[in-house]
Amino acid sequence: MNYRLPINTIKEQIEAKLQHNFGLTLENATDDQCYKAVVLVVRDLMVKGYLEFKKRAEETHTKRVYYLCMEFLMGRSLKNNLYNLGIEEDFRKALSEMGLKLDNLYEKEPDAGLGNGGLGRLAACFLDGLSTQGYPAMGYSLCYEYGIFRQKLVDGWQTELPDFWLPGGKVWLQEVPEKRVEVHFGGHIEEYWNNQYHIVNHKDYEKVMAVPYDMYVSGMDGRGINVLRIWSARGEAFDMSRFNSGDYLRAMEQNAMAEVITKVLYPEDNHLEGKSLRLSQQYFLVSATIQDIIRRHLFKYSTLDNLPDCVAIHLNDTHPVLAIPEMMRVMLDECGYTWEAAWDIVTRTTAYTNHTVMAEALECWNEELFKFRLPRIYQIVQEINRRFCESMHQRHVDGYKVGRMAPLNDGYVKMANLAVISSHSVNGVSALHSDILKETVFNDFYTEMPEKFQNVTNGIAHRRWLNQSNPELASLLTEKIGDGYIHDAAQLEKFLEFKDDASVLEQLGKIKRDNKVRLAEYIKKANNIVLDPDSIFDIQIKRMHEYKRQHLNALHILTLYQWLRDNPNADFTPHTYIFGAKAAAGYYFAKQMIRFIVNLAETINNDPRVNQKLKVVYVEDYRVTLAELLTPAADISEQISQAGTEASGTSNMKFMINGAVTLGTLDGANVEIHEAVGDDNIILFGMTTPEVSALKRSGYRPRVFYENNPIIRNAIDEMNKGFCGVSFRNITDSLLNEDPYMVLADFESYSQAQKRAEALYNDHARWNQMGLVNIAKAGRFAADRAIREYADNIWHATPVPPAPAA
Ligand code: DL6
Repeated sequence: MNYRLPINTIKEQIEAKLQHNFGLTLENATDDQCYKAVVLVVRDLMVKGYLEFKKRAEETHTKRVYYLCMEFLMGRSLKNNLYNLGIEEDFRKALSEMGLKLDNLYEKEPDAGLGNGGLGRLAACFLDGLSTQGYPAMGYSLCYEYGIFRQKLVDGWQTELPDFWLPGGKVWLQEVPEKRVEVHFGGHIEEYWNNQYHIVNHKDYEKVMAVPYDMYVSGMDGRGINVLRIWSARGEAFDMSRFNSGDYLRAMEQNAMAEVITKVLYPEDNHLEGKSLRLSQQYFLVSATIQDIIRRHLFKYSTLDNLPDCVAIHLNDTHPVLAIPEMMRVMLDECGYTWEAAWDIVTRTTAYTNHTVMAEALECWNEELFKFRLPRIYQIVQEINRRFCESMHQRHVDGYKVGRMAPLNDGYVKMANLAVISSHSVNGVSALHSDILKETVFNDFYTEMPEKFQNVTNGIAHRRWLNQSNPELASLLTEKIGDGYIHDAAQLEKFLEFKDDASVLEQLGKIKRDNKVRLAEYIKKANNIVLDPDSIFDIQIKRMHEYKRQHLNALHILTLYQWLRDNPNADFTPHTYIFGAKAAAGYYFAKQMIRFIVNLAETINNDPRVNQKLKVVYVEDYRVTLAELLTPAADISEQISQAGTEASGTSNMKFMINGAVTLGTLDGANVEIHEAVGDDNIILFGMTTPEVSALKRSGYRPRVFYENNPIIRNAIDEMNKGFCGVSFRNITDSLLNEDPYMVLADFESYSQAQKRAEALYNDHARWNQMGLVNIAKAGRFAADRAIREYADNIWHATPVPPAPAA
């Protein structure tokens, strides 16, 4: 479909939207209203494209993919959609003729922050890959009224402010009230036999309405347009007699309780927040979604027998795993299937991706709470558990092992176990992570059902993270290798041909510098810190977590500071360290880590002995839109998690495609980045996963490093004294006594890696060449590739065939 409109038509349509929606003429409209009017015009175009795509998918009986995830970190959409539909320049021109600047309107859009970090951003990138390649798909999630909190740093301490994104974000959403469904909580179950029929009645439940809102997601060229359907919770109980008697609050109380379900995104990342509300959110998502999927399927086929042939349901992490017992419930209680037939259909339809090896993030629900909130689902999980244990006993599997694999054990419902048992495919998100799953976390399962396990390494939406975020680099690439890489990221490899071309290397250096200047301007405004664009921009942006080891980076900066203070005239390559990260609201240690970095930054930036050479910036309220500014400006990409802890990482891929050099451990997808670029184009340090395990086994004593390394000792002693009047003894106590992620053991190696990075950077041609190789080798980390692997190996889905030429 061609999405282009004549410039005059664009102008007329924008004006019509202003009139129709706001009762305004252009002269009286604010930028905010103009942004919304533009979105409404673009949305109309997308609806048209979507209907055409859907029709073709239906006509060709193309398998549909349903991607269930509690998080979709979409960021902004206007620029992405205009780019994908190939209409950005037309809109720019039309707006400019109307006296408006498109770039100003972009700034009016809030980030749709319906996710915490890597997991949610991956889901958003996958929607792009699905649409671009023409797979009919639907993302399902929740319409959180408040997205990921806005971070405000007060004296270095993170405080969380509500992110009410809907006033600017809702314009992308289309409410579909006629597709609302009921979700039931609590109550009790009555069962009886009526002739040969087993009747199950759920009584006295609380009813919450799930109302869908659809967000259209375009792929490149608009060939495929899919929908992200997000559910909003509504109460429908209104106690008229209470209201009439003047008890207004109580009259509305039940609605408020229901609506709390989609009020806020849980700000937890690799962390378990085992609260009842979280359980309700998860069940709310899956119940509404499964009812929606089944209704759509029955409408078309009148049977669920062919569900696995027509539909793939993907469970992104353990959060939506209750989709399995929910599907069983609908098939058993509402569609009259036998257990065996239902189980066969369910298990052939669902697949599961694991995104973490952190034990604290593998969800377990207290059995009593679970039973109380979801009595029928509990019965079904009990039966899954009983049948699973029985089948294992029949195979003479050791009883302890069966206990470890059981979905119900020790008074808990274990979501990861339920996921593995009930899915036909289980995958990790990088080669290393998938191996670790087989060797440790899911080893019991792997030894019993090895055929289920696979790997799909993550990928990023390269058009967003390269073409849209770094237009200068994109045009250099297009000039040198053509634009084939936009659709087929593997073609980036053609850029290798220029690896010894001095002029291209110089142009790369210039583009990087321009991006650093752009970032420096932002930081001057936001932080009032002046940066030297010729210094090394060394960036670590990701959630704040001990395993990601931002404190290793900061500890090293402190040692540099101490050294420079003592040697102010020494030769030192100017270095700017930039951090951006949110900590989970209840994660005290991570908040201390933030405070440590912020206070250290304050001390360094205000010390005239060093501040011309060393700068540290903590960017407040890190989010997708900021990542788009930060990533193209990085010289060094910090990927320094302890080996064996980061499932994949995706910022490593975004940095790489923007020509930054990874300074990292052999962890997650860094291993594959290393494989792709070779030893010479990455800076590795630290223990490998087996070395970490060996050190753990032999008994790790972090204090030994403090005692034997004066550089570490001085730094830790100064942390104890503190910065800006705050001592960081709680961090140092943890480092000296426990150091769960072996910061001290890897410190020396990290420090050497930093020195190597500096030396390499000073040879500008060599450094630019490293950047070039990283760009050229980044193709395999595209979301398009990851989606093809899911489609071929897990979903057995194909793209919608193109319509025959008329
Ligand atoms: O797979 C996406 C992303 C990985 O790149 C990160 O390495 C991993 O930490 C993250 N996992 C989670 C798990 N969340 N919980 N709970 O966010 O997934």
